[in-house]
Amino acid sequence: MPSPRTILRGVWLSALVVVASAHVGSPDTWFQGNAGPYPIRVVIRQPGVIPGLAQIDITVTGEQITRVTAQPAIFDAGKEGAPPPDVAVPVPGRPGLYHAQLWFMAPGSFSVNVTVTGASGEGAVVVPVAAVAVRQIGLDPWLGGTLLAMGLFLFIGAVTILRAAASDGVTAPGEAPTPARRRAGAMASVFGAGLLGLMLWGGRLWWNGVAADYRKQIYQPFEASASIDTAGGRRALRFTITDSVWATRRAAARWERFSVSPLVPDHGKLMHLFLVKEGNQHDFAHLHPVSIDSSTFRAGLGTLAAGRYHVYADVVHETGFPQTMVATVEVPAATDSTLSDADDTVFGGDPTGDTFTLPDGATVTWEGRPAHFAADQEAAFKFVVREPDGSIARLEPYLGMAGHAVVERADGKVYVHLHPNGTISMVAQKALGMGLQRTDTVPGMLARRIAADSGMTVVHPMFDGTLTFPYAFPQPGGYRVWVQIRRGAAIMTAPFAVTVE
Ligand SMILES: [Cu+2]
Repeated sequence: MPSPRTILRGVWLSALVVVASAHVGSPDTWFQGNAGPYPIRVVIRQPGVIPGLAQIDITVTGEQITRVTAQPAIFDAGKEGAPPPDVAVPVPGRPGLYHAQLWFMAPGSFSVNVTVTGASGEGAVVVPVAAVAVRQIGLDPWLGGTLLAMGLFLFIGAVTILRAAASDGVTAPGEAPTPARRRAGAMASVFGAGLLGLMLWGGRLWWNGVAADYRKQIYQPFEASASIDTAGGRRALRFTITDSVWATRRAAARWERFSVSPLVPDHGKLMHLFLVKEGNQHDFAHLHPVSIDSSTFRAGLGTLAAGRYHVYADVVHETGFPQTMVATVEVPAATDSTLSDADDTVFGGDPTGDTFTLPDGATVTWEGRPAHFAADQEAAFKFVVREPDGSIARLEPYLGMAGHAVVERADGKVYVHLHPNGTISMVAQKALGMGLQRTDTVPGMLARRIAADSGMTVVHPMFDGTLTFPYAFPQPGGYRVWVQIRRGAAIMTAPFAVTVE
């Protein structure tokens, strides 16, 4: 029987949505790519609770598609330990769209294996998904109130029955109970109420215990801190993972067994770190810090303007489990312009509408940009890079990709790093798609196999200048989007502003 306070607490908890992995406040998984011969697009919407039912939408392009399936498999169990695949059903009136529901019974790093069968045979692809509990569903106040009223009714009913059993129940019909019987009835109701109260109290303890256990299983990204190191007159960012789970490599919560495994490089870098100026989002940096030890990373800040910054550090564990750590840092004025990595870049600038002109005269245009944006509506990210003469540019790969997009809501509560293949991490897809070997349970073994696998780097000599990123803004608010590409030796950034209603 929940007290009004318990109900209120439930309501408060249901409003509490904690950040989940590899992004901040943007829990859906978006993937765009190929399942064998079939171009596909996959959106996985997670319930935020474990066990929980995720919704998966698969858009397939191809002839005579007869069957589309999806199967979640946890990292260390593999396909053999996975439930049978679920058949995705066609959505009426939406040609090419298939829908299925997937149960995630335990938290962790999963591969969702999507298969498509059609005129060109069968194709399959792995979509990595980190399934974690990020919230506790509260008790609906109406349901709580109804249960309270029903519980009260049952309680009073039970006490009444006990009283009657000791008095009226043992008196002959038509006779009034004797004073002794009445006393016995009163005693029975007092003892009965006490006993029932004790049982309810025990139930409450059990209920709160289960709820507390669940709260311990709610995902929290690693704690981290950022500071500025000015030794030797050089200005560098120091990023430190301060989390005790990382320091001791000891997992307490169930999902933590996926986050105590070593980090693996994603597009060749152990950490992708972004800085965004607090308040105006004018200044931005994309850095790849050098690891000093397993918890400390360092990167030069180039010509980044002074100010207070949001810091987002993306990493991927060997288990395919991605995380985004967050921190803030006060950056002092530049004393040098050193960057640590050739792929690092610092940018300062404001959006100029749908088209942004790059320093070399080329332009980036958001084509077909919707007039209004709503939360969960596809963002229609299609950016076209044109040479100064108006022809569509050819792009050199930047970190193996045609382009990168970073999305941040002004308050820092939403952040995500996107590629044309979506929100997924390439190395997680690799780790989960390799097929687990017996030795992979030893930390570091899979990381070595990934590094040794030359299939890791798919060489694209050049990309077409049309970039699409599958995504939907998860919540209303004022956002900024930075699109990054490589032009010759330079990495260039184009900012865009979006208001989501
Ligand atoms: Cu990127």
